Amino acid sequence: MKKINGLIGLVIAGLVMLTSCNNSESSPKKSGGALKSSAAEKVYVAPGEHDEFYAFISGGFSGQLSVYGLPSGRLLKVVPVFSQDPEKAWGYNEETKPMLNTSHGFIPWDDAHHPDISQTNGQVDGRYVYINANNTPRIAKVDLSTFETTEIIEVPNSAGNHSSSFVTENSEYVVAGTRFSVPFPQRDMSIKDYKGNFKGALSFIKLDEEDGGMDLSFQIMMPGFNYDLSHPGRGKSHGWFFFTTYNTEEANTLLEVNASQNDKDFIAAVNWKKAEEYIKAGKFKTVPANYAHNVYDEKTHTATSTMKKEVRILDPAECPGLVYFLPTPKSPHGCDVDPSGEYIVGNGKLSANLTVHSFTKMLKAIEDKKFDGEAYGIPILKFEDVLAGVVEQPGLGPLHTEFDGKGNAYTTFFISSEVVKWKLDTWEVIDRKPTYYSVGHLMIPGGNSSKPFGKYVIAMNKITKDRYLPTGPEVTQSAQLYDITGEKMELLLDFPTIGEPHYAAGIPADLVKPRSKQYFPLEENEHEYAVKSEAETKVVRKGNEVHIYMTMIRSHFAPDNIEGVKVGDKVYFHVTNLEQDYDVPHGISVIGANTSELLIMPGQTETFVWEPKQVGVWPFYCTDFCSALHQEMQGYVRVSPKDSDIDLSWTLGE
Ligand code: K7E
Ligand code: CUA
Repeated sequence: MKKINGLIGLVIAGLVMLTSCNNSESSPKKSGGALKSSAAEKVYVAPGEHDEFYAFISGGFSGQLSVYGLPSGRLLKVVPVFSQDPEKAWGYNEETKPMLNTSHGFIPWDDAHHPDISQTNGQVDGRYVYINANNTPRIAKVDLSTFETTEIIEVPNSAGNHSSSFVTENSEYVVAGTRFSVPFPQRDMSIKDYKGNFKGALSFIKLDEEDGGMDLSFQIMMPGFNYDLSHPGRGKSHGWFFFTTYNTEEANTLLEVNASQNDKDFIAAVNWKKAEEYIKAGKFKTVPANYAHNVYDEKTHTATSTMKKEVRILDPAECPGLVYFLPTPKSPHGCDVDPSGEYIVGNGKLSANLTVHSFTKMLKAIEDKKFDGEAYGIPILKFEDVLAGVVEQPGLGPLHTEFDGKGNAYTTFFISSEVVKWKLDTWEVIDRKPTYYSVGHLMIPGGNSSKPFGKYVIAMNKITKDRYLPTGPEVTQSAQLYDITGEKMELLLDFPTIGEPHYAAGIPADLVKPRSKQYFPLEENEHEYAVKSEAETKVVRKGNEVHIYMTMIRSHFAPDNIEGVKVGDKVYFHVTNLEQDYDVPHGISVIGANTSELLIMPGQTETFVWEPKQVGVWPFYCTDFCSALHQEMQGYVRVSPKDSDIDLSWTLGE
């Protein structure tokens, strides 16, 4: 019986491989089985019950971070990060616009790939999620007490901030590596002179112990390769950071051919504890830079943007022991470290096998000075000396690996569309399950820590084809949930995702729930334009600026009748939600405003600007259904001609 199962498994896997994701004839319904009632039971979270895990799934080109419950796959929230979001006024209201400031000006969009949860003693601690922006390099911090983005730092000397944003085991650093190498310093030069002149920056951003705040501590200026992905060492390898590279050929055109010439690229092993020593010893250069550091203050409910002007640079050629290269076959993509910190898995996109390096062997090879030449002054270790083992022919197009904490690894295969379970130490394949289709990353809650919660894995798929109801040329992308408690994986659920899910971070809900805020205490509100009672509300003119100090509470605004505004005025609605109760936001918008609504949490103040262009009496109203009298929550602004002499007045209940 076992043999037959094995055979069938092979045939199915083979079929999937042959048909790949481009052929919608490979109907999932035939190979599915997820409709079994046992599977349904496993993902069923009864009405009113909570999920066991949070999953934070990146939105890719949506620039956002979406929050799901597992195992149900229910969407709980979309947290705006690098993209404007009219639902929450993120990047539209005056308070959050500075969050999207960069050295290139206001950037309302980005491509967000890798969320990672802060850690304490190697375990996810549920305090913050860090996530990268690829296009205009940035790292954001999302605070899990409010599920809001509270900090964004731009990364200078980088482009395509892809090998980011991963956190070390005590949240010492969040690390970012550049995918594209660029001239350093940036300058006007011929692209043909790429080789030797372009550089790749690896950035170490120090995290504040108290509030998780970010500060770019130093950059290591590496050769002009592409730095694709990275992960921190942990346990015995704590203090090291590993980065996959491709394009060690340093090609600047037609990379699909020219960057696939070398049989092996590298994993760069960076000793960041050593880097700290070099920084202490003053072995860095301080170079001019220009990058934004944007911080949202929970007391003022307002963000500020500061331009930073320099950065410390370490040159690995001048810092012996800082970086070593581990040869790794065929343009590796994923770079994953197992929970013990011993194994570093490099997934060569074009390789038939999976390469696993040994940290212990690496240290030994370094000690014995067993080098196989060097590149730009960085020693290259011998492949055989650092190799722990090879998973033979597990599938086609390996991308990413996660771990269950029970000695097993799970790797995604993009081309053969499957997740393959294999055993650390013996390197044998234990199980394989198809994904629908073309899987990228996968995620096990805590899978990037020393303590994974190996109950589920989700696979994040690039292509879904026939899996969902058609929605025009673009169909939803999706995640698939597998039960991994048994020897064999079991597909339980498909659920659609926001944007293109690249990576995700998961954590038991119990580690997050107790810290979740219910409202902002009004007495702590230090917003410049906050008013804490209806008695304090007022309207003030400063030239052609009109500032309305407004409040909202169930179910009226104060004031709700305003006169004396003129065409040509810039009207600032500074609105404070006086509620001190859980889950009672109010919204506000006014006809003709060239911006989004505000959605204001209890105790919070937000501002939008309205520039009325037409004479008349214009209504504003609450946009969030807040009580039985929500539809009564409205008001009027009278707009008079530019030369009118009507004085400002404001009333409520008159
Ligand atoms: Cu999509 Cu991590 Cu940006 Cu691989 S990356 S899939
Ligand atoms: Cu307030 Cu609806």
